[in-house]
Amino acid sequence: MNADFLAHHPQSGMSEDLQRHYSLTLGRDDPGCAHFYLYQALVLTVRDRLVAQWRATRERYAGEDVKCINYLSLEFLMGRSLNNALLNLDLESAARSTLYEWACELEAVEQEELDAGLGNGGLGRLAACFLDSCASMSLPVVGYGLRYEYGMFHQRIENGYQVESPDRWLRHGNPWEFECPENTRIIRFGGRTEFYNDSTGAQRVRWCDTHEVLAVPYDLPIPGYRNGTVNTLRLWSAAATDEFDLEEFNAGDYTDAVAAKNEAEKITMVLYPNDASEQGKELRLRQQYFLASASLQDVLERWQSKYGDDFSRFAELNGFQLNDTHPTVAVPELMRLLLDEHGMGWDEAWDITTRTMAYTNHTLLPEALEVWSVRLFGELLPRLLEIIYEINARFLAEVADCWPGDCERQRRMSIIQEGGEPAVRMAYLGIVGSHSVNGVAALHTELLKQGLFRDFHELTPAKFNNKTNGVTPRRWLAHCNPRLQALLDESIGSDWIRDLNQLEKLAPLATDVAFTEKFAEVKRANKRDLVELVQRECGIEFGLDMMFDVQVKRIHEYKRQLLNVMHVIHLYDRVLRGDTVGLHPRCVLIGGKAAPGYAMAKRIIKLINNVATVVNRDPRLRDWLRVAFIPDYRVSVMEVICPGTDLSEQISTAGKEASGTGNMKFMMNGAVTIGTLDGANIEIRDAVGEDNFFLFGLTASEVDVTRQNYAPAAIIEQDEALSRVMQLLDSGHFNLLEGGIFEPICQAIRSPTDPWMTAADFRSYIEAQRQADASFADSACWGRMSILNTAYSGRFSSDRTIAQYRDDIWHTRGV
Ligand code: DL6
Repeated sequence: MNADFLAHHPQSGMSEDLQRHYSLTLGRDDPGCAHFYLYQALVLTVRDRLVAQWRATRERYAGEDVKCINYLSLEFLMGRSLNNALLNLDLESAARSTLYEWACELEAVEQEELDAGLGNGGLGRLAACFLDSCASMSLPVVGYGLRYEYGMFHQRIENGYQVESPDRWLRHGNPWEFECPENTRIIRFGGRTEFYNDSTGAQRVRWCDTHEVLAVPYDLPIPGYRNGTVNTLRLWSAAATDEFDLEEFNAGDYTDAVAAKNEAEKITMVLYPNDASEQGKELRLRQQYFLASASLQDVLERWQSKYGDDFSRFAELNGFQLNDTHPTVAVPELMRLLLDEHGMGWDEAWDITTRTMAYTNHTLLPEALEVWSVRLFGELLPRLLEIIYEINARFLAEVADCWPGDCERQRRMSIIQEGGEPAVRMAYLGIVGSHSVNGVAALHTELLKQGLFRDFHELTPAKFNNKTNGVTPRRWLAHCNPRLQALLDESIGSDWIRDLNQLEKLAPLATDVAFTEKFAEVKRANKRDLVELVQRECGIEFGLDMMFDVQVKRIHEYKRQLLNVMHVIHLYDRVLRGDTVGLHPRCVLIGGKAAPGYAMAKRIIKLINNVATVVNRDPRLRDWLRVAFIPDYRVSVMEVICPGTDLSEQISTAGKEASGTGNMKFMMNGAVTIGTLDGANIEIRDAVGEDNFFLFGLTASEVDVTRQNYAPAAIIEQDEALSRVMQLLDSGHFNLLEGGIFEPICQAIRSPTDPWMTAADFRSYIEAQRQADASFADSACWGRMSILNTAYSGRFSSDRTIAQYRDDIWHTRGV
């Protein structure tokens, strides 16, 4: 079968190809049902079809004068690829019937795939959703990232504590990837700079005496949804310039030679497991530069192979989207490449840089905005530091022009932070070097403009814009919830997969008895799957009639899993006191990983687990309350959790969660949100209507005001329910013989400087929870709310988000 035929008829010949790959490519002759080899053979069969469409896509793009966007991200949280490829290529039923011949279930084979966990959470998963949308909209977008040998760590729970173990996701190889050694790039570190005169006599700078590391690309196909488009995710892997330094080897210094090789390969060894703080580690800066330099060299070389040294249209036909501050070192690196390697003058290089770069901010937490010490920068990337100084000097001159004599403002806006150890502010570098700066939800963007980036917004207001996040309806509805997909197809047709706003057609059905019954049946079946998962993972059983109340995300104080567990303690206390009026039985599920060095987050995990133990073993609670901590939360687990959830907990302190995307996945799958006015919750509530959302808590501006004389001790004293919760915590009721373990948590709740204001929101939270109980007890009411949540989730499709990036920032088009 030739590639062209396969590209157009992907369903044909599946059975023969699977057989061929099983026996010839993989060399298996036993007909026994080895799921792992069948998985591999199926991937290779699907991959052949992807490759055929990939080639056709490349040819299509090359034949058009179209702007290509390069999405630079240190994280791409892809999860599994097989199910996604089968869905997007419409190969699912062909795969199913092929495996039937082998007496195998597709689901069992899909379980063989390890999650590609190359990200921490929301930011990395957003990048993965964006790739799916770009391919589905046939946009010429290439993802650039790092091929970490070890992805996000595995989490297990021992005696209630998080224990981490490495994620060697590549241990069986990765059948989706294609190594492209011919596109290897050289990345340089260290050394020094010197002036020299070029052939025209002009003075130039040379970066010399550097250590070199190779960046070897591995390409992964990213299929669009049934449109014949396959885009590329290019992941860089670090390798030593020579397998061994032969000179050192021959000089008998074998161990030094091997050490140098390890040193080079270390760069892409492991994903940093921090999602909201940076520790200024040298290796992390190496990773960032490695990604930026390799990707930019790649794009420039592709340009040169087509246009030679004529860069006059480069900015018109190329764009770089910087996913958070992590890759903003791309700004000075592009300048370096254009100035030093391509002999351009400053003004021309700066014009190209600022016209091509665009920066997305993903957090308001100051500790997550990277700064690198000038000393470290100078040692590792001396030429880049010089360029940053020059960018800063020119920029501060502009500031001085705009606000003459305002030295304080210049100090505030300087890319180099003074006072204490001088440091490079990477976010400022991103803003100054880009033509667009966007936040990821309306509130987040407003807070950036008024707070963190206020001076920059005053200087260049037109740069700032909002792009509310979204999630792909292919993975987060069609794939993860096939029962709902079938019901939607039957009720409103199947166009919603490409145009999620079509889900609004469900709104009139929210009061249709026959439809609501079917919708409830779907939820019930999904809840059964979730019960099985929790039973398998945690050994905890619970009934389908309970309300499934779920909070899964990274464990962080600002996300307030602590407030959730305080509500659980409150329910426990109520049941034990016989105060069950208005209470509906519920099962509270919490999951997420804490950064290994984040002691308070790990203590919160321990508290959740201890509370779960105390609650679950008490027969008096049996019919009212169950609690489980789901270990090793990851993409493939969320695919089971979100379709089975009734109540989605989005309870961060207002003004702290930039957007959230889990909130969108739950909404799409018919969960009702209990949440604060934070991040995209605000837009979710606007979309679904205030009657279909359980709102509580202070607003972002109220948080700021309350903070000024916050007195949690008085709040606790005046609130009987809260006092009782604190009493249970203080008394060691949940300690399980480990004395004093939760004291730091109690102290944090009582602290007048508690940034997360847990006590302040407790009362309104439990009242909103009471409303949720009442609504859930009325199944018609809950059914309507649930259907309306799905119906109005259309605007949270990442297709909408990407259409806005395309039109407002990238100015490109589908091909
Ligand atoms: O934009 C994607 C995602 C948002 O939905 C989350 O609200 C936000 O916390 C996350 N940001 C990060 C960056 N570091 N921190 N924190 O992961 O981005």
